[in-house]
Amino acid sequence: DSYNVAVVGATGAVGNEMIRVLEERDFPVRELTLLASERSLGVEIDFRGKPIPVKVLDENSFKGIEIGLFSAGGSVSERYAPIAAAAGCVVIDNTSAFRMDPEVPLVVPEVNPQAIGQYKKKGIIANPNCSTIQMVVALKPIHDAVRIRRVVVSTYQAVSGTGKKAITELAEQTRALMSCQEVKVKVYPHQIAFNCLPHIDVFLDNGYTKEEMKMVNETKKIFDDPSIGVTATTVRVPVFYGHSESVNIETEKKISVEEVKKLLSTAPGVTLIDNPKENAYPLAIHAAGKDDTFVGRIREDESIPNGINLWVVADNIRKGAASNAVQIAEVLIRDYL
Ligand code: A2P
Ligand code: 11C
Repeated sequence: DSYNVAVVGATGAVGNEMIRVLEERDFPVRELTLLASERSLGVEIDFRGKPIPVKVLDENSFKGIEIGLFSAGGSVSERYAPIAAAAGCVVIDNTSAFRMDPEVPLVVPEVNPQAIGQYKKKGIIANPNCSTIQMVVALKPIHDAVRIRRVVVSTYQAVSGTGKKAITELAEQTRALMSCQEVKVKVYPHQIAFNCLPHIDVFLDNGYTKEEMKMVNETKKIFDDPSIGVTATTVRVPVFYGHSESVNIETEKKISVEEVKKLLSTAPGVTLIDNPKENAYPLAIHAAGKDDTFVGRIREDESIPNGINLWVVADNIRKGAASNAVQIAEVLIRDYL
């Protein structure tokens, strides 16, 4: 069997990677439709060695399409995901538009593939936020073994999470600073080159950013456990690809560092790199371009009875977005379509 697949936002950082991942994983595509805004008229993108022209997204774009991978921003998904679903297309949405909708499953295939079946209610499956995905992949085996009560996470997030224009901004600011020229600040409220911004997405009334509250709320939904306490500080750093996270957990039952390493060494989607004596630990530059979540620096938190510290790194555009969406599509066609 093969399927008609559309990528909405095909010219963007995530959309582009979705096309590459469909190709690499040999997803059974019958016909690939690429959709973006009128700004992309005339653009062609290669798929399996052939150029495909990008079309302008409109109400009639989804006739005959069976699977739609959306990554063109929340407002595009809000408007077009229901239109696509009404045309019989299953939408896998990478934006935050439907993630907390109780009738839309929020899925990481290594963690809660069983939730996918709920797509039938609205025809939509939500892909979680990148920083949430890599954290829950690493925590799932520990949660299953000893139940996690509380998570304290601080992130070091790459500019590619903001999209193509932010990748350009970091490159241009770096070039300007290295050649004693004036730095232009457009995408972020402050210079990102050689800096860290404790600010991702907008600030909410409680003083947290929207990105921080996504990590809190999405983690509870994916684990189907509203009692897990999560608190987050999310920080943008001058890295192009790969989010890194310092994750501190408190568990119900005690677990040793050796047991955590044993669990993670066989966990699906996880690569354990934890040999500090050899300077071996996960790095954004090594995670870039890969689909696994890399975990290391596993230590006991000696300040509490049942605590563990971990360092978790993944490619935010791949596992954090495009690859997770294609993995959801793989389970969808295997078990439901
Ligand atoms: P376009 O390139 O035509 O603007 P990124 O996250 O890297 O900034 O990419 C955003 C993606 O979403 C791009 O493919 C962009 O297309 C697409 N997009 C943004 N707004 C719209 C819209 N109103 N209709 C269709 N596609 C859109
Ligand atoms: C970032 N996590 O790194 C964001 C990007 O909810 O899908 C993804 C935003 C989202 O800026």
